[in-house]
Amino acid sequence: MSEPRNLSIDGNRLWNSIMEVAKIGATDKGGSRRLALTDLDREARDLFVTWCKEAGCTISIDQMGNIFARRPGSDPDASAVMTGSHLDTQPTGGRFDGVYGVLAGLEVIRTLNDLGTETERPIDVVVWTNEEGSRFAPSMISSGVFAGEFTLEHGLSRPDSDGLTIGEELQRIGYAGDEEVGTRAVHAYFEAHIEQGPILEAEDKTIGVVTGAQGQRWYEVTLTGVESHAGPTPMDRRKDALLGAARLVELVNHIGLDNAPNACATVGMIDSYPNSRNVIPGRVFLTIDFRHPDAEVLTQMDTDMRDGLDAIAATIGLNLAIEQILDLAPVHFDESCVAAVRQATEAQDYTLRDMISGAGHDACNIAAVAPTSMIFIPCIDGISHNEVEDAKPEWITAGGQVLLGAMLELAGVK
Ligand code: HGY
Ligand code: MN
Ligand code: MN
Repeated sequence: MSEPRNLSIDGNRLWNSIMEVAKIGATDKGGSRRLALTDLDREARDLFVTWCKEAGCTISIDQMGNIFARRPGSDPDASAVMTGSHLDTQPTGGRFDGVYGVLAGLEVIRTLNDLGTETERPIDVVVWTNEEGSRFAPSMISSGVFAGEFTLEHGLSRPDSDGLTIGEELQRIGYAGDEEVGTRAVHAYFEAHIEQGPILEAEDKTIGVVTGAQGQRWYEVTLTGVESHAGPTPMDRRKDALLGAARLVELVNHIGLDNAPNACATVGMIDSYPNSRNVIPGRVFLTIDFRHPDAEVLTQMDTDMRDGLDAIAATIGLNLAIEQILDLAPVHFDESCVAAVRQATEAQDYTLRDMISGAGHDACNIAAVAPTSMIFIPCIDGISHNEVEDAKPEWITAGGQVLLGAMLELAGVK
């Protein structure tokens, strides 16, 4: 049997599979729109399940709709080496975010099948439900339930903007599984993903050996003033919630800049009520996304935000409600998994650099319950969460090759 690291994936097959999934929810600008648990998400899930069954895998689905495709190993009692990612996208998402990691995992299985290679441990490829946190907040909720970060009840009850819950939508699309969430033993977890930032391409490196991820805090803020007539209401008698929102956006941006170069601070959503051109807005809903590699800095950003918002609300006479809906501590991945990624990269003579992830990934949650690492490949101009998101076929192949090598390092080859 050839050395595990000499096995070669079929990069064309992987690229073509990604392009096949990209047809589901394809947008005019060449991206993907497959919001979690919509009919398009179901269509992509169904295609993945079909392909995995064709590859001889058994399929299990847990109570959060996470899909597990298993290729058995020689030791039926051994815990699995797992890989995967997500199939749901942002509203203006790209063809690679999430999909790449899922299909790179399937390519590992297809390659082992082609070569008749048996592993000691089973190989699991997983599709995590609602990684993006766009339709249902927060992001990575299902890997979070799997890792014990959230209760199953909390996960299933997350509503979308129409009040439909994850639980209801899982039932509707036929992915409400019965496997108890989090009971599946994981020996090691690897996730392949595009970097979604500019570093690898700028440094002309093919592989990012991901040693960890920055922490994140997500908040939902509601500012409440008084709707009133835009004409007769004097400027000094207004309780204008949108004015408060404008100052909140400026405050959040300042907090990010004040903690440069590693802080990120974003107001991604804003909903002004009643949103009528001649009514002074009475209520505004906004979201805040803070990121930083250092938990103490995140805590300081939190304090600065709350103090700043208290002052804004007091000055304008608004009621302020802040709910924190995500508190993801900075993550340090497991040394042995990071080493396996590095060795698999060096075995292929790919250029590499260590890095931490700016984006959150399901791997960030799984790291709490299993040794975990990630494999990054570059993306064109570092752009992601955008329909123009793109990657070179040679990068797609390289990441899949490293994933195969790293997984076999942990799965054992007969
Ligand atoms: O928000 C994130 O970092 C990820 O894309 N869900
Ligand atoms: Mn992703
Ligand atoms: Mn994403």
